[in-house]
Amino acid sequence: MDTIAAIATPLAPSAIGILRLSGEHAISIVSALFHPFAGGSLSDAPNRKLIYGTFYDETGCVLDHCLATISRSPHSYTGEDTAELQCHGSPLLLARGLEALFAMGARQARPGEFTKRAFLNGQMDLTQAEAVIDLIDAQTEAASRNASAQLAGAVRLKIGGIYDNLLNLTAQFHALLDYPEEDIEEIDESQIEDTLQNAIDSLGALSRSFQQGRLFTQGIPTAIVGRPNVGKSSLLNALLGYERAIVSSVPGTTRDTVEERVSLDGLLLRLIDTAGLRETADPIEQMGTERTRHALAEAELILAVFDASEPILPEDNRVLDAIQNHKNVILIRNKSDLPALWEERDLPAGFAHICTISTQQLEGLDTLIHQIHQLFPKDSTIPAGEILTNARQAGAAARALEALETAQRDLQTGMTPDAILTGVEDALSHLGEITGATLQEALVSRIFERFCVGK
Ligand SMILES: Nc1nc2c(ncn2[C@@H]2O[C@H](COP(=O)(O)OP(=O)(O)OP(=O)(O)O)[C@@H](O)[C@H]2O)c(=O)[nH]1
Ligand SMILES: [Mg+2]
Repeated sequence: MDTIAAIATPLAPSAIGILRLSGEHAISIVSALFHPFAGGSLSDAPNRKLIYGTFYDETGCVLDHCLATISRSPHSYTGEDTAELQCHGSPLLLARGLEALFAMGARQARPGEFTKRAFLNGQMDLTQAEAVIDLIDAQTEAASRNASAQLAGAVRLKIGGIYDNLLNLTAQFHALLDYPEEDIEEIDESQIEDTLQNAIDSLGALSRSFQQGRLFTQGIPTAIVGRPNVGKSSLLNALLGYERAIVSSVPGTTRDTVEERVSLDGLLLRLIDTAGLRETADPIEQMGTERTRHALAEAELILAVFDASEPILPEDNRVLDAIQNHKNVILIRNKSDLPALWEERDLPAGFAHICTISTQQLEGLDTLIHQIHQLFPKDSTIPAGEILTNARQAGAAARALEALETAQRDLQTGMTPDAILTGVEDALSHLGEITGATLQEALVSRIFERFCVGK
C-alpha cells in the first residue's frame, strides 16, 4: 500500500506538532530527511525509540530540530512501517514539513486512514476502530470512559462471546448435516433454546443501551419553552455561561430555535431555546412557533419557563397543556429577584419537578441542575464500555436480534433445523458486521477445529 502522511495535531500554535507516516516507504522517507545528532541513520534505530536530530526539507534546508521515531511492521499502530516527527508546534512549519514528505513520495492521508489500515491489518476490530473516533469526540467524562473501554475491546468481547456461542451451535448443525457418517451427538432442543435465549438477552440489553448511548454522545435534547418574555433565552445563556442568544424586553425576541451543547456536571445537554408560544398573526413568528412544536416533540427533557413577577396568563396555561404528557418536565419559576405575584404551589399539580430561579441574578441554577441529574441518573448497572454509542453497530445488533427472535419462533413452532440454522446464520453475519469478522472463514475453521472431521 502507498505511503500516507498527515499532520496529526491541531493546526494551531502549540508546544509540539506531530507529522505521521505509514506505509512501505515511511521509514526510508523520514530517514532521508531526518539526520540524528548522534550520527548514523534513523532507519537503524530500534522500534519506538525517540531520536533527536535535524529535520531537513527535500532541498536540504533545515526545517527544525526535533524528535523522530520509527516502528517496523507489524509492531505499530497501523501494522505497517510507520514514522513520526515531533516538531515544534508551528502550523507553517508543519505544512512545510508535510510538503517535504510529499516531495519524497508520500501522499496525504485521508480522514481516518491510519485507523482504517490498523483495522485492515488486523491490529483492531471495527468496534475498536470506531471507539478511537468516539474517544476523540467524547464531550463528557462518561462518554470518554465508555470509549476508552471500547477501545480496549469491551464491545468486541461482548459481541465475541455471543458470536462464539452461536457459531458453536451452527458448527454442530453443519457437522451433522455435512458429515452424517461421523459419530457426532445430536443437539438437543433445550440446548438450542438456551443458546438462543442467552444471545437474545445479551443483544437486547446491548440494543437498549444505544438509547442511552445516543444521549451520551449527542446530548439530551432539551427544549426550553414558555410564552414570550419569561426568560427562556436568559436561561439558555445562564446555563451556557455566555451570551449566546439575544435577550430583550420585547416579547417575541427569539424567532428561530437556537441550539447549543453544554455539559452540566458531566451530563451533556443539547439545549434548544425556542420562540415563545403564543397566538400570532406574524408569519415569521408562526414559523418559529412551528419549530418550537417540533423541538417539543423531539425533546427528551423540557424546561418550561414561567415569569413569577407577572400573573399566570392563558398563554402559560397553553404551554402547560402542550407539555402535560411529556415524561421529563421541569417547571421553572423565573425572575425570583422581582416581587412575586404567585408561588410554586400555584402551578398545577402533577408535575414532579418545580424550581425557582433568577436567570438574571444566577440564583437557583444549582437546584435546577440537581433536578436534571435526578431525571437522568448515571446508570450504574451498565459497565463502562457496554453502552453502544455507534448507530452502525446498534443497527447491526438490532438486525441480529430480529434474526434470533425469528429463529426462536421457528424453534417453538417446530420448524426444521435448517430453518432455525438460517436464522442463526443471519444473526451471525449481522454480528460479524459489528466487529468486521467474516462469517465463512470463521465458520469453516471452527467446524474442523472443534470436531476434528478434516482428517
Ligand atoms: N428581573 C429579571 N428579569 C429577567 C430575568 N430573566 C429574564 N429577564 C428579563 O426578561 C426579559 C425577557 O428575557 P428573554 O430571555 O429575552 O425572554 P424569552 O423568554 O427568551 O423571550 P422571547 O424570546 O421573546 O420569547 C429581558 O428583559 C430579560 O432581561 C430574571 O431572572 N430577573
Ligand atoms: Mg428568547
